[in-house]
Amino acid sequence: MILPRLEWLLPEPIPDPPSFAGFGRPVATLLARRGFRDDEQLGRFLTAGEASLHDVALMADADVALDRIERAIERGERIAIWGDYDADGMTAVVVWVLALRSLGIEPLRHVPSRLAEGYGLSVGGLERLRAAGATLVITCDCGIANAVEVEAARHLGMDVIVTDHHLPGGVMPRAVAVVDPHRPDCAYPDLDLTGAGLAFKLASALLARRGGAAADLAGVAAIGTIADMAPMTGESRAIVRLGLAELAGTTRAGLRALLARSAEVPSQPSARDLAYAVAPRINAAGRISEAELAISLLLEEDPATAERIAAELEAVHVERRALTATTVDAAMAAAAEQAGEGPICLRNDAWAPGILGLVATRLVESLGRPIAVAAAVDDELRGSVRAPADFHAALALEACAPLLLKRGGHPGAGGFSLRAGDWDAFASAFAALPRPFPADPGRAPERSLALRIDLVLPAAHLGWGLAEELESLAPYGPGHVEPLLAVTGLRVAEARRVGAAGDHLALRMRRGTEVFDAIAFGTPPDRPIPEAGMALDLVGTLERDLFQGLPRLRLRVLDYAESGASLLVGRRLVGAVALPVGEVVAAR
Ligand SMILES: [Mn+2]
Repeated sequence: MILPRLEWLLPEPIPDPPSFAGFGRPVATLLARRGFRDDEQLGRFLTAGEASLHDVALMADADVALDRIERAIERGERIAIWGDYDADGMTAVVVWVLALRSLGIEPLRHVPSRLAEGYGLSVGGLERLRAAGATLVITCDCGIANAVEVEAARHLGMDVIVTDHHLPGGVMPRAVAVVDPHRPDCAYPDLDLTGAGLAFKLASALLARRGGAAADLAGVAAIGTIADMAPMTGESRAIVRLGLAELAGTTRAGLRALLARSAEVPSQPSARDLAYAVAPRINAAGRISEAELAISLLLEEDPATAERIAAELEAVHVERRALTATTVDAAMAAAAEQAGEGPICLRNDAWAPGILGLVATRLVESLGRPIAVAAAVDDELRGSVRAPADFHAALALEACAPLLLKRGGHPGAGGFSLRAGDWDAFASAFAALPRPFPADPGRAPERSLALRIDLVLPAAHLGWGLAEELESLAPYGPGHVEPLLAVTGLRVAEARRVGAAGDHLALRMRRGTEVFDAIAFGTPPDRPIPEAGMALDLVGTLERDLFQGLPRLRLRVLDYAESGASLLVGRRLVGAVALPVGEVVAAR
């Protein structure tokens, strides 16, 4: 008997889902589960765009910031943009540069080097900008935690406008304007904007004030928005939809060269392309090379130069991938020595600091435990924290604050630095933090190795129509995840291991006389291979892509189980007794 490898969390049945125009009952059930009640509400979600954007004036200090930028433009001041070395921070810089260029201004830009300078403002970098003539610095995706550096900028004779989406910590920087939707006194209705989303809002407002326009602002901001895992609801969803439309038609040589290498259909980039191919390439520059490589590509207008930079970035991306794979293997081996369900701390000074966040993410996915990984940079340690949903990474670092030099982040991800001598104390303090964190006796630890199934789908409903309906709900992302289907009623026609190392399982599944393709990437070596003829329940997503130029429908399988062994047995029995239950019941 082949049992499920992971825990399958089935959705509650919905006895009588509302109907939605253009959607069959299975997807209507899914929509009802996601809180949609009627066509009007769904329509607003599906068509999110220009009309869904809030007035930027609702954001505290936005008008002050825009007034100051306009004054700088009128006086001919030198403006500098200070960014961050991740894709959100880099694309935010590019948004500002494109907007200011369209007003005839070439700003200075400074994106710190991950290794040499680290995250956020630095006095050294500010001094260089001042020496280059800057009198106004606009930060992107950083700055809220830099009260000291903002003070230093003031003494150097520069005004600072902070634009950031990170949580304010202790002291608010005394900047000319602090634009951060998370400011306690900010009433902005959407807290999910990323650094690039914020840059898009402010730069667009600046252009609206001055009667200017710049191409690709939304397109570039969409890359940062997706890279930073913004929920695909609310304003971020609108920015991504606007941006994808813009990228499809962009004539900017750098963007075209990047999309040619990373989008499945370069003339029609998808949110998935941005998440899995575009953003990782941009991030690779900041991780193991210099952010400027990706920024210059995004800005490039000459096709030959764009090709050259894109090729260089591609090589960096390939190198980053190889480095990540070997480091993940080593980290997994080290993590295996720490038993239990609690937080894990790993340090290896040979690891490349720029990829630690990726490594921690992989470990969380595999182990379902909070992870802190660190490596030496000069005479201190730098590290990343990633955590399952029940563990607040930034607050966990806050709890270890006395041992840290720097810290910051979000619920799911954080970064920190500390003296090498404090490592042992930090590691034991972090590993001793409870789950959930902050402690909540009423809540069980989140089992991130469980599969949260969105829809139990009898195989009769599998088909192109369903794939089209699901595709029309894209872009998917956090807060609106790609629906996970549990497909019942298929039999195995063929199952075999594929890939250079036999890592993946390719399945051909039979429904009557029809055959469907399915693929289970990364099937562990000890996982039993189903035999031909076996009735198999599959959990996965339905994807429609091009294979050798032809449209292909395929299930991307995350787990499978012999029909008699999966939880769905109970659900089928319920269905047999009380037809029809919320889940569509098998037609055969
Ligand atoms: Mn960000």
